[in-house]
Amino acid sequence: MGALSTDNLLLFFFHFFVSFCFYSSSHSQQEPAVGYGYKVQSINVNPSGKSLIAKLQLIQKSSIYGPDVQNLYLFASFETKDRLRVRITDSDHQRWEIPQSIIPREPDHLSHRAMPEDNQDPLKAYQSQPESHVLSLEGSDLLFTLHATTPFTFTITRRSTGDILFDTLPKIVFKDRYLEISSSLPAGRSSLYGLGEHTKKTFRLVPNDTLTMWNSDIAAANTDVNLYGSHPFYIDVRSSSSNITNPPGVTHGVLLLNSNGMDVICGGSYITYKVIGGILDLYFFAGPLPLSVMDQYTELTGRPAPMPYWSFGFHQCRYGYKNVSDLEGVVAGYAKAKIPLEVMWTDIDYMDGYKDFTLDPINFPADKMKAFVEQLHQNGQKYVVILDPGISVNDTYDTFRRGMKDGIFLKRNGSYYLGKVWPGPVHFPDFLNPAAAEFWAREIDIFREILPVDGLWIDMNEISNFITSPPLNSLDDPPYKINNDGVRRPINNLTVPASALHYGNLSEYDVHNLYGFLEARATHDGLMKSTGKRPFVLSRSTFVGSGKYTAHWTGDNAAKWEDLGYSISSILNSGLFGVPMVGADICGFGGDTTEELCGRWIQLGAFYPFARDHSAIGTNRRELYLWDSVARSARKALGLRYRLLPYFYTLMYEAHVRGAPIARPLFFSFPEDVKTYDISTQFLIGNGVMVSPVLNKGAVSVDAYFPKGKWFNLFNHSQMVSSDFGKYVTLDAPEDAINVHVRGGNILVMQEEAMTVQLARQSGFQLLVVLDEDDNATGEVYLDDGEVVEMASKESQWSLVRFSSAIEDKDVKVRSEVVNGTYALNQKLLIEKVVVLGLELKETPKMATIFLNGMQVCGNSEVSARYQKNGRFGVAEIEGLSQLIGEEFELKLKFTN
Ligand code: MIG
Repeated sequence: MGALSTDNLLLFFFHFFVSFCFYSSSHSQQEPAVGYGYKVQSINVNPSGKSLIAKLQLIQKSSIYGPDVQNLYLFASFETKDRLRVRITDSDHQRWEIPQSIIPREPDHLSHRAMPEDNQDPLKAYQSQPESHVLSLEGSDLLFTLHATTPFTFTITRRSTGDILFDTLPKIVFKDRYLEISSSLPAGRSSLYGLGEHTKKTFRLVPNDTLTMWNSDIAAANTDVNLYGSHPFYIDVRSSSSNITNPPGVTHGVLLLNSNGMDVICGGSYITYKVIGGILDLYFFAGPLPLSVMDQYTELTGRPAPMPYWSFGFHQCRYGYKNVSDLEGVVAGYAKAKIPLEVMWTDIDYMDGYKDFTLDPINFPADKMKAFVEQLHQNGQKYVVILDPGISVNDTYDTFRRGMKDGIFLKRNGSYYLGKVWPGPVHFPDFLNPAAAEFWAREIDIFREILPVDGLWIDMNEISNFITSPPLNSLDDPPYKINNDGVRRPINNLTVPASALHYGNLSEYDVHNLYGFLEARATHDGLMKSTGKRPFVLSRSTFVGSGKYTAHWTGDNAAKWEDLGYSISSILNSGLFGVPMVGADICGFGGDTTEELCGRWIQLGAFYPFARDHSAIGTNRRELYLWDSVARSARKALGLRYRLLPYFYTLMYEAHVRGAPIARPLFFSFPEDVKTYDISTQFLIGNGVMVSPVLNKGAVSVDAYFPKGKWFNLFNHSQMVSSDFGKYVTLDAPEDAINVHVRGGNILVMQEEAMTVQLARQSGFQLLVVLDEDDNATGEVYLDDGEVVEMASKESQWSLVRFSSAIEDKDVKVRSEVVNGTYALNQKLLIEKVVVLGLELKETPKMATIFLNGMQVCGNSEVSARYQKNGRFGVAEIEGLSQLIGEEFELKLKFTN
């Protein structure tokens, strides 16, 4: 991101000029005339055949939303075999695009300045009348077709099936502050997910919905309005049809890489983007599986950051903790109730006058706070505090003084912009300025000298502002009104005005949606520098690629049954957006919770990737030990979560290397099962653990959908469902029970439950082998010390071990393959128990002999095996093992009748 080029400067004055035309006029939201669009003037195909550049010319002017851009370039290119990019921009002026330094992507050879790859001037290259052109790439399932019709259109087709994935309508609008592009979609055959951040009643997007993206501090309890983050990305799961014969579930992804405000209209048979700036930069991800789309998407936008192992423990927070003894009481309350507590949090209450990096001298004085945090650390627990971006304007406040000296605050109209948040008047660090990130890192480090916090929670970074400043120029009042807050509120509403100026003369108008991303990056880097360890950051505001730096919580939900249900769609969406470490405020944030709701919420929340209980000031308290029934539910549900910690952590590894969400919709594992497409009330953890929570008041049963296969209750190993087809089953769900099932085909690596992650990690390992209908199962475990900065790096010790199981000659075999054994060997980590579920033996065996690596295990050893029939299937348990995880092994169980 450099200083402004001449072109940008021109554009800036141009913005200003537009204001005279539009400022006082009434703003119509009418559509530009049909037939409006561009025609192809010339096409230049790169000799590689991998990319082309087309020059487009405006056909017909329209008067609304400002003057038209006359000439456009369209660049289409295969960036990888699974990723096709179509970028449309002004050919005569440089426009705002997300800088490479924010989201690194293909080099600038596609920039309008550079010559095409073969070094020819695209204008000269094409002589005759342009014709339609198809781009293809060997090994790629995508095709790009440029139709040289008037107006022009383009299509993206799946080569193997002929399915048309994206098919633009002959109406592309390209103005300085208004871009519009539409694609038709095969209604009824296309299931869309994503396009956030919004609270939605269903995970699958419904037709005739406008999805607005403009980061705002609007409580998540409000459905269908733009919330804290912007992710113009969707996946499209296609069912089959008479002429598309592939099995249902073939999936692709589409990203519009654009940081400006926008409305996306999902029409059912079409999708329309209405964007108020930037360029049309579309990426198509080939899939064909939902998981492969996630891999391809995060390859471009950034792999999710590894989270520290401890962050998978349970977190307790509240807005309104009164003082250090209040915090101590909560920690003691958890210990007494024997409910695991890993991380204690404090909201803005700890600060002195709500000033970042300060401590309230009366209620949270430094000496007591330091002792408190030391005690937590001695208990093996962690501590996290909140930070808000606004820095109090106060000459006696060191952080403010240093910020002024560094000159890192956001400006407007020639001076630092004055906003208002909790501390009163504030300036906002301009995280586009590299010096602001340095300032932030230094403040974090200075603060950590006083109080060694383990992680940071960054709130209000949309940016939230308690005032709406009066407009200054046309940027504050663009011609097209996005549907901000569901009522087309001005984009400046309770945020920093669009006319504020960032480093490099970038306007808030363009970079607004990037603020939370940039603050998360600065916080991540600052913490890492200060601790030398893997950072834990929790951010409310996010953008495309934020997962590379931060975890996310879904914001201010309400302590209502509806919100309990919505939380599933919200966490699944965050997974799609490449932010897999996500959770909703357990027991509900706003309003008073109830014992029953809180109990059901911890049952569900214990299986969020990020599990934190949080609540608003002035509401009733909701720590889990406050009600006996909630405490019982918490012990049960969190007990299972802690036993599953190695599984969660391995999923974190899979998220980090392949972008796989930790919490996944059912169709991720069962794309061919169309009944899963509509499910918003259950979800998977990883591939084969399914959570089916109670979401209704008074309910003591759940109607849960079970895709085909053998499913076992993970609490008691009882068989619940076995079917060749998916089916609904009514499950018992008494007050203290949550239904969690594991599917045949999976091997889960588990440990014992404990009050802290540290203690759980010291317990023996157990393999839970769940055989599928063909008597097979696989699984893997990733392990390291849990806080080394990078996962699976050359410099550190780590372990990755794959397990497989099968029945061969009637013997059960469990094998391991050690990809890297160093960490597990050094720590002497042992598998002590193997449990095999789903055995189908004709007769109950009398005896079982155990062989390890071909050698029979002697009768006088500790090792013993047990077989038991549990319904239709048998369970075998082998106990007393001491098999090193870091060493390859083959375990054989021979039954004799
Ligand atoms: O204006 O810091 O979403 O989690 O407790 C409210 C106080 C500011 C909003 C966050 C919420 C937090 C609260 N914050």
